[in-house]
Amino acid sequence: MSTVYEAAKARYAAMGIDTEEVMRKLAGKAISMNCWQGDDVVGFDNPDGGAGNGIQTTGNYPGRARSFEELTADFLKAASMIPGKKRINLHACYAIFDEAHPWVDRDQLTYEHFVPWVDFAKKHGLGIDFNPTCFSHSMVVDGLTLSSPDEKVRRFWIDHCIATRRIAERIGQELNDQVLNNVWIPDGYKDIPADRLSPRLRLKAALDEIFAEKCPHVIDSVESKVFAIGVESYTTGSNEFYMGYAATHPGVYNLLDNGHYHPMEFVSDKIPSLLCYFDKVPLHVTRPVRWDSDHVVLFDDELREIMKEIVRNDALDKVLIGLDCFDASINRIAAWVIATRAAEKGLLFAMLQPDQQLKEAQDKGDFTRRLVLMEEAKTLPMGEVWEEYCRRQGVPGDGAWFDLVKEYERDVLLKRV
Ligand code: RNT
Ligand code: ZN
Repeated sequence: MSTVYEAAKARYAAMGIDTEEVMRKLAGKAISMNCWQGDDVVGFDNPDGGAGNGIQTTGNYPGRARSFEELTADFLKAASMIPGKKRINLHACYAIFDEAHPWVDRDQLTYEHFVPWVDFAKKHGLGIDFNPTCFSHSMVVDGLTLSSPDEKVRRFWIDHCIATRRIAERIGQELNDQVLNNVWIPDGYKDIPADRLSPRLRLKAALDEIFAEKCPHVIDSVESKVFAIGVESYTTGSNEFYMGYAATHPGVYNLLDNGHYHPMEFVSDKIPSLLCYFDKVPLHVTRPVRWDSDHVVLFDDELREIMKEIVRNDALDKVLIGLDCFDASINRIAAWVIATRAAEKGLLFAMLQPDQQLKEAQDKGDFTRRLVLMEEAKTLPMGEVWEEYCRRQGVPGDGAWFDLVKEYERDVLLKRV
């Protein structure tokens, strides 16, 4: 134990914060790392197609993972530089096809196509989360999937979503765990719709079919969005639509992606609102720059505010933290490491706040004191606790990991041609 850590520990102890307890708590909370950061959301079921029809990545940094082997190797490299518990968030387009299990379309996917992922998760002590992939596919017709007026299009995507719930259920059984299966669709219109209601009624009916089967190992969620590039005027799966759906369908939760709201709306404020009604609040933590750009998550104000709402409301078991950022313009492994370490740091920051004193000041109406305490808590010696946490977790501290990424880039990534 370093003497700087000892000094920090004493400083926090004087404020009633036990850094040993904090590190134990932090180590027990999983962060779900999105696998799609490693390959620019391309997947394995249409590798030449790339991301499209509702999703886009920008940049062409060398070394993108192109196979299960490459993606898992890169993921493990990143994970070795990240403290704490990890899950891997998979999309259905990461199905693995081989001679025994040749290519099938997304409505035909089964658990067999994900067995290597489950073996990988078991071997490395990871949890798994899952998602139907309702984009980058020719059955996205006129930008629509589950809300399409074309019965054939809807059928295909309903069957796909049902298939993913069955896969997620089986993964949960195999890992003896609950698996989040999150439905996000790109559906919407570029220009002013002539009918805003019918697409939503079609989506509602489709969701009813999708969620009909009981899947006890699955946590179902739906993810709203305000707009996207090319879909500026109308999004079928709006916040009100899915909030209403989740509120009236027990077991279906409303996933909050902090890139999916008006820039003056904050997910940190939505979390405690949902905690009044739901026993689970799944998150996609991302960093929107002017729009839903999915920049690499950083240790910034809103990240800290989100983590504070989770920690001080004692909601570590209720809020499921998943990352949803992807950047193809920088080293992809570094992107994973920066984002996930930032999420861990955010949680640590939140756990090191003088919450009791802050709440007391608020309840007494002493808002001056509340502001003073909050401001001064920002410069407490959190960095020393972070370094100690990394050391105990057996991962490099700040300043020590990036050289390892550069080595891997030189020896592995740049050799991919
Ligand atoms: C898109 C949504 C969605 C996707 C992933 C790949 O705007 O945020 O969650 O980013 O499913
Ligand atoms: Zn998202």
